[in-house]
Amino acid sequence: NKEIADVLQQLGVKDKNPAYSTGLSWGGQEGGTTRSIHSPADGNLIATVHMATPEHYDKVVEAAQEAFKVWRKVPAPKRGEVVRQIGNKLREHKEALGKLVSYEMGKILQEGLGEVQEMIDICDFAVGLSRQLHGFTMHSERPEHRMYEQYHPLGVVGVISAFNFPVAVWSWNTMLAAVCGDVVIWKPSEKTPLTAIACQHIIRDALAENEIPEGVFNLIIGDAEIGSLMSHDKRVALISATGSTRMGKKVGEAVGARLGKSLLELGGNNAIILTENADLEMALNAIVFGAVGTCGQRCTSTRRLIVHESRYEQVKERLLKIYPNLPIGHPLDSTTLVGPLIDKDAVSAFNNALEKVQQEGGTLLTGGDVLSGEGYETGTYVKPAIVEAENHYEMVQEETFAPILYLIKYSGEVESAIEIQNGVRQGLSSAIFSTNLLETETFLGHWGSDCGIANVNIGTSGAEIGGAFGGEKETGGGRESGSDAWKVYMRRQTNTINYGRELPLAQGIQFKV
Ligand code: UN1
Repeated sequence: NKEIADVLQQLGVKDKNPAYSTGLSWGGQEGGTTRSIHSPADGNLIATVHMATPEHYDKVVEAAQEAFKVWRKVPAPKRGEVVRQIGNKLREHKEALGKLVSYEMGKILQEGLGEVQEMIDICDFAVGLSRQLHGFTMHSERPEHRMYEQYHPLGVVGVISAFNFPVAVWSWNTMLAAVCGDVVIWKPSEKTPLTAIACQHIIRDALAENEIPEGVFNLIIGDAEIGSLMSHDKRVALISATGSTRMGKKVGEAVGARLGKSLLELGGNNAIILTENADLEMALNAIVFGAVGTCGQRCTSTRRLIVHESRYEQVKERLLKIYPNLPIGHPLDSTTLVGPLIDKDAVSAFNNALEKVQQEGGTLLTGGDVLSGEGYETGTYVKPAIVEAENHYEMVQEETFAPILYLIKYSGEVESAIEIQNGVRQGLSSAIFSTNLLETETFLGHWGSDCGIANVNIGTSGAEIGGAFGGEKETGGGRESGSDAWKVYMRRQTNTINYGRELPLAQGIQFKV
């Protein structure tokens, strides 16, 4: 495929992806095993990568530690300047990188481009932030004393990212960590290493142009063993991990046992509440984008639709007209709205969930087939499904990373819908469609949605980078991206300075030797 060959060439991704000549800041040199990366879109081999061994990992950590000694001394606004240049390079390569994201991961090109835009946006955000790493000053209770706080870099930060947002989530973490003065070791999903390699090339150029060691941004391509090494490694001050709750528990336990810091962004089980007072036309697009966008593989995907009984039949009828006509196909085809699932395991999870939920009493209303025939030879294309279900079903309580929308009916006031919405173990994103202020404010009140993200007349997915991103309960409690999420990448220090000639003690304590 000429188009993809051009993209790989532009982004410097080669077959076998050999180590850089420095051989330090790059996991996956010769000597380890290899992994072949096939596109979920057409099954073609894109490239083969070398997987890192524990020895490679050690070298990467050492390179990162060395680079930290240099990077922490670069003033924060100057670190921001390097990030600004990275953002500009991402602008230059937006089209190519967006295509590679789409081809390697399977999301449609619009979403691939959107993902690169998120990277550019966080770079801009981080540049501004590099002059705003503010701490407070406080008034001391002691005379001729001054108190203030400073934020200092943490050191080495580990970023473990997932296949579904192969580059954006890494960039949220890394660009903030970089302006904070940290150095980053990135372990991308082993399912999507090529977009990571492309990013490393882009960054490497920016660093070289500024005579900054490459060890500021490190890449290690490896499996769960490398992830486990990172989590247990005292040299890694913070682990930011995105993925399943199962993975997050392991990481959280390992990091917690050594009293390290962790930032966990795990599974969601996101719902849209559609009340009697919803604008249905507006809601429909949000529901479908949320449920089938990225083929249901976003942490923020809409998994449950909780509809007031008075609107239930109408909503069901409208969705059943839309779903069978959704264009499913190659993600780079501009008419496609639904691309493939990442791999056959994901297809099995989709099938299993549908089977189990029907055993529990759910009714499959549409979809659920695995497509075959021309254009669908990979066996990774599925028809998005809608299932009438009840919230307590075991499968409804689970996050299945696939396009299954559970339709749930509620009666009575909005409080009943909120109770259903909150009645799951996860707490990432939530939304309400209503034009009634009393309902929407109830949803946003402290007795309302228990999620990290709560939207009004907007779907559950597609958050902007400016807000803090993350969720509660089994979602892990971490916050990354905008707002003051940067603080987790720094250590806070309180300073009290005495500029007098006496030594009064706080709390009025008298103590004289
Ligand atoms: C994720 O699925 O891990 O809010 C991230 C969204 C995107 C990010 C999703 N901006 O849907």
